Amino acid sequence: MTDTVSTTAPVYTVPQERRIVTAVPGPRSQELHQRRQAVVPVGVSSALPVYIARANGAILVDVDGNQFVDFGAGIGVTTIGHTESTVVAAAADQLQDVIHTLFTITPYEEYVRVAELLAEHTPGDHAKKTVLVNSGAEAVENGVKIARKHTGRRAVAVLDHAYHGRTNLTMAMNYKAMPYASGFGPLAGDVYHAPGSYPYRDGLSGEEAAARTIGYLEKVVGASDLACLVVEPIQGEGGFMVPADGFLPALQEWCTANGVVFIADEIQSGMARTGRFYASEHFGLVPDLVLSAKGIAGGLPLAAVTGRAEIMDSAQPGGLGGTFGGNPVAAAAAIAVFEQLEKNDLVAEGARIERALKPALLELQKKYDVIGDVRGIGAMIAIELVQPGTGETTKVPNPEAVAAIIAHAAQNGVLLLNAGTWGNVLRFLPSLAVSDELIADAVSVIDDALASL
Ligand code: PLZ
Repeated sequence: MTDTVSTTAPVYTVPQERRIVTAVPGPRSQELHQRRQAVVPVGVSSALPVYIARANGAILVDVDGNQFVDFGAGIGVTTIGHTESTVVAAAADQLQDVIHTLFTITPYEEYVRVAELLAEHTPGDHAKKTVLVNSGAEAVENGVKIARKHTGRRAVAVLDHAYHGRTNLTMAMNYKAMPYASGFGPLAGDVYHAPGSYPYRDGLSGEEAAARTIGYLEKVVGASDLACLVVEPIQGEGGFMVPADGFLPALQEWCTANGVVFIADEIQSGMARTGRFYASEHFGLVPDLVLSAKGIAGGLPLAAVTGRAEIMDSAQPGGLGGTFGGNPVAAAAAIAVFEQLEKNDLVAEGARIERALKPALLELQKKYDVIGDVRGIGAMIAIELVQPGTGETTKVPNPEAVAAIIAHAAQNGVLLLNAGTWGNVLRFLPSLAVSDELIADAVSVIDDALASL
């Protein structure tokens, strides 16, 4: 028995249970939704228009008093739980001391500490440096800037089914035009989409898939013009595909041999999401640059590019920055997140969640032939739904079934998100605070939804 497990069992301010007391959405949510229609553009949509008043641990409470078990965590952001008490305390303290100076005018310790923690926790024991920014997309932008400066090359490569953000450059790096880029062009040039590894659909070994990717890069781009290859070790929006064994290491090896900066976009897969600090560790990767965001600050906006010191230092003084990047309050929250992850061995919770969730989903797969694939690692698990009878053959995507399950779950107090190029993937990315009981409870709701399809 180690003292790390039991010393700080979390105390929740909201009972960790689902509870539906009105129609979903309830009257207050409907009222707020009316107000919103007048002042928020339709381009900003909401997956579930229930308006949230409180959140704690793995539970969201809406303005009508309904409680939802949150299997989205704000798309993988509140990884250590909603309103985690040490994060709240650290941010509150920091609000009293200093809220903003701008690190590029007068610096402060919290920024430096986050950079130290990232140097320690990202893969590899080489010298590392970090620039802090505000969002995942901004981290991707900066990673590309730095890689271009370091290599003196222009081209950027990504993989099919990738998602990297909503800014002009990152729009061009996404696989799906709709809804992310449609009509928003002209898009940035010199971005190349190479085939990736999608074992359920391509049936390729890691070696075969890597040969195909590398062949594409050599023929279509040419290594000598390629600044960087940006990969999500486990694709997020694309549908939680775990690449075939050996695929990613072969890409990294090729990048190293050809002077191409290998960038791991760990914005969704990092920060203890998969039972390791970074998903790269599952594949033995030591990326040149690692991008962090989402879970890093417990819900406050913060993102980072961490990389080999000599690559990071290729940007000229004054070449990197931004008004809010590495904000003291967000940085203080991030320090608390790292402390929590280390102190209570929260990183191991990802494996617990996988053990509770994956076998239950595999059982459902035996019962329902619309479940074509069950995949993922840690607290990043998904099922891919196909049209009945096509699971062994054409695997025709079934986004209607995903939408029906999500709707049924919402009515019953379980918040689920879709994913996937065809919208036919149901993803589970709960906070690490979700209990085995809540997982079993949610699975029973999904079972009911599948039965009534
Ligand atoms: N890279 C791998 O998952 C964000 C998008 C939410 P930002 N994914 C959620 C939405 O609808 O906008 C993401 C990601 C990966 C980059 C990003 C971008 O991160 O913080 O949303 O800019």
